[in-house]
Amino acid sequence: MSELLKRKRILSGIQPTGTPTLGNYLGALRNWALLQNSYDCLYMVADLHALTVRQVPADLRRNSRALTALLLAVGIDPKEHILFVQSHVPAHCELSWILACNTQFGELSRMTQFKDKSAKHPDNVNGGLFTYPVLMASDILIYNADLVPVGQDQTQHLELARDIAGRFNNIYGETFVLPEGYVPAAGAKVMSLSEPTKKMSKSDPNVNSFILMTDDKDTIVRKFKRAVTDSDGMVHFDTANKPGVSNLMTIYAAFTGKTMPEIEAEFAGKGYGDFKMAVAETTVDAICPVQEELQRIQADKAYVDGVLKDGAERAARLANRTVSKVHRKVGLLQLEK
Ligand code: ATP
Ligand code: LTN
Repeated sequence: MSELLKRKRILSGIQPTGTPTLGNYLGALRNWALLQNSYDCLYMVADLHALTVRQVPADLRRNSRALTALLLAVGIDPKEHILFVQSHVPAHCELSWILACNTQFGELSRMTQFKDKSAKHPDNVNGGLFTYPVLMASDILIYNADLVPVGQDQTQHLELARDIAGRFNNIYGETFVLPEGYVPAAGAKVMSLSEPTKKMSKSDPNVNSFILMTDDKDTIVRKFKRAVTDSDGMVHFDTANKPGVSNLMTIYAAFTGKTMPEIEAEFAGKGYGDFKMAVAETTVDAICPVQEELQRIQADKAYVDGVLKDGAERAARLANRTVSKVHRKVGLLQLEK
């Protein structure tokens, strides 16, 4: 294919820290599947990033495979694109060291996720948590990704990746592509159902705060029914004063494609009960087919592992090329082969 016709490249990652939520799906996974039609995609299970928070080893291993199966179930095509586990491509860590030597302490100190996670796990504020965004920059820059689909919470990390790439290029000459973020218009930040001023997170201890991609129909309906709203009874979009209702509207908009005024009109004069049922039904309709596919794929462990083996080989080939170029640029001695 000529250079002109070459498709742009995407990279994104998700941590195997539990079962993905509706937030992960609307903020990231759904777009991963859609973007496959227009880009060359690399999608990654970010197991090294998961180690920044203490994990039970057996769970981490199981979650990495289960997450791969879910990515296949949402429609990621491992033949046309590349699906792999981060730790299977050691080049990410090699590049990460060099990038860390080109990243300032002050820059990393400003990352809000570092501040949030340090507050959440005060007994384990480890070096990995601090340098997490450098490894993420390495994940992206090692493939010269043009576009990175993420939810809103990751945009600060992406900005840092751009800054690191720009600085490196200035010092050592053109090496890295500056990546752009791709944040969805609807669903970029799905909030907790029980505390709608916090983001929905799969590591939240309150199970009623999130919808999991594996929740059955009854559980989904029950969780939406219990979702925190307010007492004025109006389906109206106002994130400052009505965060609970606005969050449900965001979810409904993401699934139906309707605008906020359209949703307000649809539920004018109706109570929150009707509205919550409608949100639950559109969610069930979207998630159930994914669950059926997931069950089918999970029954075939050899298939899932085969996908990952192939993915790691293809990803490593691309990644090693970048690492070799970077070694040359920064002056690491390379011997002739
Ligand atoms: P954890 O709870 O373990 O911190 P997480 O739920 O935030 O995890 P990640 O693996 O960090 O999940 O994120 C995977 C992708 O999902 C990222 O692109 C992230 O931006 C997106 N994402 C996570 N939570 C939400 C949310 N509530 N709304 C929209 N997108 C989200
Ligand atoms: N940090 C991300 C997961 C992640 C990622 C990446 C996303 C790791 N490496 C590279 C995009 C590109 C998160 O916590 N959601």
